[in-house]
Amino acid sequence: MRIVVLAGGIGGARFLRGLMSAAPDADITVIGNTGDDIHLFGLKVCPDLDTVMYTLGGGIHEEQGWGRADETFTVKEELAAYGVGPEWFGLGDRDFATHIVRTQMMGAGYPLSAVTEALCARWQPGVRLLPMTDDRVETHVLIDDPAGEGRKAIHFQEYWVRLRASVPAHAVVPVGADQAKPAPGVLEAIADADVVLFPPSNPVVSVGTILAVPGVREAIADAGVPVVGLSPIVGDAPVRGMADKVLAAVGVESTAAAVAKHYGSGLLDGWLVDTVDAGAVEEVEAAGIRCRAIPLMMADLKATAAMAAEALALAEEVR
Ligand code: GDP
Ligand code: FO1
Ligand code: CA
Repeated sequence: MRIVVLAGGIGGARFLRGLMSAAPDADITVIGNTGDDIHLFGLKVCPDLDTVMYTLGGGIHEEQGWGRADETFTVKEELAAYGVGPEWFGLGDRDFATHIVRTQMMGAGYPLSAVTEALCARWQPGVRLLPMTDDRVETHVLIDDPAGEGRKAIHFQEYWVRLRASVPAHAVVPVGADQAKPAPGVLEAIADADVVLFPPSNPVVSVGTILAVPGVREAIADAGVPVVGLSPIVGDAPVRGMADKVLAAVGVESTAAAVAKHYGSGLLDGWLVDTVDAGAVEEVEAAGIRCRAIPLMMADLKATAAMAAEALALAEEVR
């Protein structure tokens, strides 16, 4: 079975571990969000691609969910001693090596997709990991200008990591997405898929950004295969992180049903909500999306594999 997964970082990566356990023989292509990417110290950093690569490759900092295990921060400390920031973004020494290799290869002319493949040759994630695009896309967030009147756009990482989404987001803009082309293999993987899954990733800045690349949404609809998602919202709040802040920016309530309706029945055939949100099933089904309530907490591999198995079962039901 060929499965395509549109993934952000932590939610996507942890779900993929469960999916690989539930469907060990499946051929899995991951289309990764690159809207979180940022250039720091002259290096290109791809947080969501790296989170998937390190998680599936066994190099992730398990508790933190991002960055490398057994990390040290000597380079960051030395940069800070020169007064060179940003000090709010924690790039570790091991992680730095990844960004150096990536930036060096890109400087030599290799596209991000080829670089990602080269990095994965080391990590062997067991899936085909494709960036959504080889073109530069950076998500920016529109906030009230703290310096006075009006509003200003800041990089998503500054909003998320420095500000911890503590101020209202008026808009979320994947800058460059409208001009971006899907990376080689993306449209082909979707066209050849037997099922498309949306893991419990951020609907706005992860899955939403991937869907903002022209051609991706259309390819999913044209594939004519079941599209099933799992809610990142449980009990009217994100399980982790601040997805509610960016959902508000696009006028979507932080409920499992509202997220399903945001994707819409034109895109989504099936939706899994947590058992605490069983009351939402009727509303989602009334919107034309088949819905089931099951435990959706990725507490361990067994629980996550059960979620993935339910997603594949729901796909068969709507096929
Ligand atoms: P990010 O790029 O690191 O923010 O990761 P993703 O976009 O892939 O996923 C983030 C989302 O995962 C958040 O909105 C969380 O609510 C969701 N999430 C994290 N852990 C769980 C879990 O155990 N269960 C569910 N249902 N959602 C989760
Ligand atoms: N998240 C943080 O909250 N603080 C950090 O200092 C931080 C550093 C970092 C470095 C590399 C990387 O790949 C990810 C990193 N993240 C950090 C995670 C991160 O950028 C965000 O959680 C995601 O982009 C949101 O999806
Ligand atoms: Ca992300």
